[in-house]
Amino acid sequence: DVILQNCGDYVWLDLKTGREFEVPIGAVVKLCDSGQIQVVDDEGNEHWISPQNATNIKPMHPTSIHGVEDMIRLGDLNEAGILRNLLIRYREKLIYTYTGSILVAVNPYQLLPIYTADQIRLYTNKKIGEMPPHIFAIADNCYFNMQRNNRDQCCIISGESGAGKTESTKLILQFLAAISGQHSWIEQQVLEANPILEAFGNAKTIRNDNSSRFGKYIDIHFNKRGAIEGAKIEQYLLEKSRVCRQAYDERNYHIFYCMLKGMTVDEKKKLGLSKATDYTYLTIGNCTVCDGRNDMKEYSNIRSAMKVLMFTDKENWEISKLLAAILHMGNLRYEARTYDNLDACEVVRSPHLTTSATLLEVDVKDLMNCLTSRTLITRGETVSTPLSMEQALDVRDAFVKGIYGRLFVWIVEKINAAIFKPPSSQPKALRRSIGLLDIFGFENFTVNSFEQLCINFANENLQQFFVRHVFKLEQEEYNLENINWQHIEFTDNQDALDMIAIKPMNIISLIDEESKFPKGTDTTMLNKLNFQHKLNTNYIPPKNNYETQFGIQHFAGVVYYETRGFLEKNRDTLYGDIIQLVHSSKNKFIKQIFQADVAMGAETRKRSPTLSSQFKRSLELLMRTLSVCQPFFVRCIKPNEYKKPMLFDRELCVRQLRYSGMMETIRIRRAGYPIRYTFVEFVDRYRVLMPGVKPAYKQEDLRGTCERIAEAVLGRDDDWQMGKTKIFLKDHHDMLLEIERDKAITDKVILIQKVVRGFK
Ligand code: AOV
Ligand code: MG
Repeated sequence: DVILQNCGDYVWLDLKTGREFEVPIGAVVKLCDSGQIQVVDDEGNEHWISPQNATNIKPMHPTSIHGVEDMIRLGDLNEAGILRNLLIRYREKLIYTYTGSILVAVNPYQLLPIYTADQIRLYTNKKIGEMPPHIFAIADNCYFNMQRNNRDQCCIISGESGAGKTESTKLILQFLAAISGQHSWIEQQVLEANPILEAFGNAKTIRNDNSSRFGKYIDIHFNKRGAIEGAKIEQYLLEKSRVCRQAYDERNYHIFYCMLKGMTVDEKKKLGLSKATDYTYLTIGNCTVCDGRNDMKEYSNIRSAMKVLMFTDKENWEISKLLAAILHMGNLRYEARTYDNLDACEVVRSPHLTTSATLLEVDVKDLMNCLTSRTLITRGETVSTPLSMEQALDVRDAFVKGIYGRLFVWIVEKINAAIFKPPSSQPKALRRSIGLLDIFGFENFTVNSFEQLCINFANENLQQFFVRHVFKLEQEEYNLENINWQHIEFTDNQDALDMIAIKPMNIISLIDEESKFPKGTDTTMLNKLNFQHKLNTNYIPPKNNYETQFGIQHFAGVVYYETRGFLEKNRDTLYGDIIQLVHSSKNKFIKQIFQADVAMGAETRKRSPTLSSQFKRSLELLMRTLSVCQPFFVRCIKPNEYKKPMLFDRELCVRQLRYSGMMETIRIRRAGYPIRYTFVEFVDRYRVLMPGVKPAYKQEDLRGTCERIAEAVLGRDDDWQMGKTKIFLKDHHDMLLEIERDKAITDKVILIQKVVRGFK
C-alpha cells in the first residue's frame, strides 16, 4: 500500500540492508515528483523512492520528530524511535533522557556547561520531570527519597567501557556534597578520594583514556539532618596484570607516568628514576603519553589529595619507593644458563638490581636467589631448584603484581580510615546512606583473559539486578496485588549467570577446582569446561583440539576467552621464597602490606581462596547490599569508538540499547506503576491535600480514604490503580502529588504565621 507523502513530512526509511544492528532511519521528504519521492535521511544522505518501493517508508509519529524528554512518551515505540530520540537530542547537546525514572546518558566527549553551581541549585529539591533530564536530578531524587522514605538508596551506573560511568559517579558525588551543604572537611575528603583511586586504579586503554581497572562502591553516609558525615569505599578486583603488561596502545596505571613527570629532580635521583620511556613495564603498549592528560599537573593533584586524606609525607615516600622498585625490577635482564642439564638463569648485575634491593631494603643476593630459584621441601629436606628463564620472569612479575595489588588495597584502607566514621558515633537507626556503584564496564577485546571474564561476570550480575528489579519483581508485585496487568516479555540473563557462577559445575567453580588441583593446567581446565557445558546455548566450545579459547554468550554479546594463563592468574599465589624475602626486609612498609601473607604460613597460603572465589563472594555481598536499598539506574551509552564529540555511531548505539534491554524497559515503564505506597503511607503523606482527613491510625476504611484522596487529586479516570495493600501510581502522579503537597504545606505555614502574627 502506497502512502502519499508531502514535502516536509517526516518518515521512517527502512534501508533493509539486513545488518544486525541496523534499524530504520528518520528522513524528511524533500520532493514529490511524478510519482517519485526524494527524501534526506538523518545522516544527510539523499534517497529516491519510487512508488513501488514505498513500503520502505512509514510516516513518523509527531513525538519522534522533535524528540521527547521521557521515552515512555514515544509514539513510535521501537528501536528506531529510541535511537532517533537519543540522536536528535545528542545533536543539540542534550545528552540526558529519561525512561521513567531511569536515566539514559550519552557520553558527549566534551565539557558541557551543565554542571555549574547554578545548575546544582536549579536541580535541588525538584521532582523528576519538573526539570529537563539530568544526572543531578537523579542525585537529588536519591537524596530526597532517602529522607522521605527513610531508606538507604543506591545508584547503579552501568554501560560499556568508556560510556561514562565514572564521570557520572563523580557528578552525583559532587551534587550530593553540594546539597548536603556544609563545605565541611569530611565532604572535601570524600571528594578527594577519587583522584587518588583513579591514579592507582585507572589507566589508558584503547576503549577509554581513563578506564577504571577496578570496581568500586562508594557508600555515602548522612546524619539525620541530611549532612554528609562519612563514607566507605569498597573496591573490587584490581587488574594486576596491567602492572607488568599492557596491550598495544595502552598504558600502565596513571600513577607511574604522573610520578615520573611530577617528582622533583632530587626525589627522582634518590629513587634512581629517569623517564617513562626507559622502563619496560611502561612501554610494552608502546604508549607513554595520553593526549588530553597532563601527567605533571595530575601528580600535584594526587599529592594534594593525599594530604587531604591524611597520607603522611613518610607514607607518600614509602609508596614512591615501592613504585620505583617495581619499575627497576621490570628492567632486570636475565641470562639463560644450564646447571646439571637443568634450565636455569641468572639475573644480570645492573644498577636496576641494586636499586631494587636498596628500595625494598633486602639483601641483593637474597633478591637474586629469590628471582632465580625456588625452595622445595621434600621429605623434610630443603632443596633449592633453579628456575628456567621463563619461570623466573613469571616469579618476578608475580612479585611485582603482589606488591602493587597489596599497595592498592592498603591505599583504599588508608582512605577509609580517614572518611569512615564508625556508627558508634551515631546510632545506626539515624544514619542513612546513598551508595554509588561504578564498576569496570563490559569488555570485549581481540584477546580476552581471566580479567575480562571477571569483569563481564560482574556486569552480568548487574544486568540481572536490573532485570530482577525492573521486570521480575515488578510484575510479581502486580500479580500479588491483583493489579490489572498484561505481562511484558523481557530477555533474562539468568541462564548465562547460572552457567557462569550459580548452578553446580558452573564455569567459575570448574576453573577454581582446576586451580586447586596440583596437576591442573589450562588445557585440562578447558577440557572440563567443554565436557560440562558444550550443550549449553550460552557456551561456545573451541572449534578444534588446538584452539585454546572458549566463548560465552553474554547479555552484551559473545566474548571469546583465551585460557592460557587462566589458572595462574586465578591461583594468584606467591612462592614462599618471596614471602620469606619480604619477611627479611628492613622496609617496614612492604612488611606491613604483606602482613597477612607473612602471618599465614606456607600451608594456609596454599589453601587461601582463589581470586575468582574471592571476587564471587564480594559480588554476592554487594548484591545483598544493593537489594536492601531503593535503586536508581543510570544507563550510560558510548556514542562512538573514537572518543570524539558529536559523532553518533548508529549501529554501536543500537547494540548497546538492545543488549541493555532498553526497549522492554520503556515498554514496562510505560505500562507500569513505578510509584507505590501502602495505604497508611499514602494517607499520612497526602492527607494535607484533603481538609479534614484524619491520620492513618485513626482511619477505619484506609483503602477508601486512600482512594478518595487519589481521586480528588489525580482524577478518577487517570491511570492509577488500587491494589490489595498498596496504591499504584505513575511517575507523573508522584510529581503532581508532591507539588500539591508542597503547596498545601506552604499554605499551612503561611496560615500559621498569619495566625501567630495576629496574636502578637
Ligand atoms: P567508564 O567509567 O564508563 O568506562 P568514563 O566515565 O571514564 O567511562 O568516561 C570516559 C571518558 O568520557 C571520560 O574520561 C570523559 O572524557 C568522557 N566523558 C564521560 N562522561 C562525560 C560527561 N558527562 N561530560 C564530558 N565528558 C564525559 V570503564 O571505567 O573503561 O568501564 O572500565
Ligand atoms: Mg570507569
